[in-house]
Amino acid sequence: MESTRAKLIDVLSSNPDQYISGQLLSEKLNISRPAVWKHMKELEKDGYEVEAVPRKGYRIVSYPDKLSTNTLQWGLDTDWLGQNVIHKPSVSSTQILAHQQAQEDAPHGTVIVADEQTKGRGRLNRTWHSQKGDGIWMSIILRPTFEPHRSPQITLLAATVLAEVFKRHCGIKPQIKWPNDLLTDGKKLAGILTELQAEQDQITYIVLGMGINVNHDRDVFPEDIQNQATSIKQETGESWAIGALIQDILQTFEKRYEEFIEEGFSKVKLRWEAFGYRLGEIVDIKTHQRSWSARILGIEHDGALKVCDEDGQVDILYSAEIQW
Ligand code: BT5
Repeated sequence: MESTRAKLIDVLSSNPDQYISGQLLSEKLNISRPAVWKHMKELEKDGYEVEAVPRKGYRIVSYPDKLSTNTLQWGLDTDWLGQNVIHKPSVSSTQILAHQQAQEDAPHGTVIVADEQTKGRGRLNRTWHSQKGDGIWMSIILRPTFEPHRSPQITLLAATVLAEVFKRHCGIKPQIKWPNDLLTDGKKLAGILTELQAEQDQITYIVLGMGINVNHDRDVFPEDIQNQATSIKQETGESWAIGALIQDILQTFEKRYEEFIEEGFSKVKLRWEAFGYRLGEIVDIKTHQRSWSARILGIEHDGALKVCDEDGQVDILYSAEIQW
């Protein structure tokens, strides 16, 4: 049933402006015409607007705002990213589900999306607040063949993709706080969490998590983060269709990821620098060993952070936090 329905949506959405006759659909899907009609009624129940014109056929006019595997794939223009989508109304964390799926051989490019996370997580097991229906809580399974030490570059790649999409799609220009935060006016709009499973010198898989505040009003955030969190709605004054935003992110990510695989990190570095937070400024930095003030010089050819302290001492950092 589900796969017939998915095929039906696929056929209708591959020619969005054309009517497809009931006869043709019944042949393509190998089901009777009454069964085609029944599927159309089911689609309407799920919020699809279907136009049926006698002697012409059927056409999907609009798809529901409600997220589902079908709506996320409807019109998605990618070759491999999101060809397998798992959507859940509520999960503990899309990262956890993604790890389970990856261990059960889910393919490269599998996307897990949830409307709500009850235990969304940030780095170092920090909590990630994931309000129902307001944001994008998504994990992508990647199975790259490059060496494990390059996996942090995926975080920077993802950050540049989000910055690019936020700018083009929503008209805001975010800044990327190394390594994984997207900020506007110093407030956090999105965070990225890259988790790696590797054996010896080989990556088994990467789970790339993205948490994006889309339609949050200020008072929706817990008090302790209200002053440091923002959303696309707060920055633009309008609400955004989450499905369309996810599709733009997936389409852009696929393109940029392929570029990265073919050409290496150099283009990501350039893009990163166009969005870098407080580049050239003096900030407070913290690592496991120490805290100090230093000027951000930029990132290295491999994505490491390059800073210079007041005595002229240059450090290349692979793990650090830039303080607010
Ligand atoms: C991150 O961690 O920024 C990575 C966040 C990744 C979340 C995604 S959602 C999909 C996938 N599934 C998951 O379970 N996780 C990923 P970090 O840099 O450690 O920042 C965490 C800190 O950001 C918290 O300690 C809070 O201070 C703050 N914070 C929590 N929720 C926030 C939110 N919704 N918006 C802005 N800041 C938030």
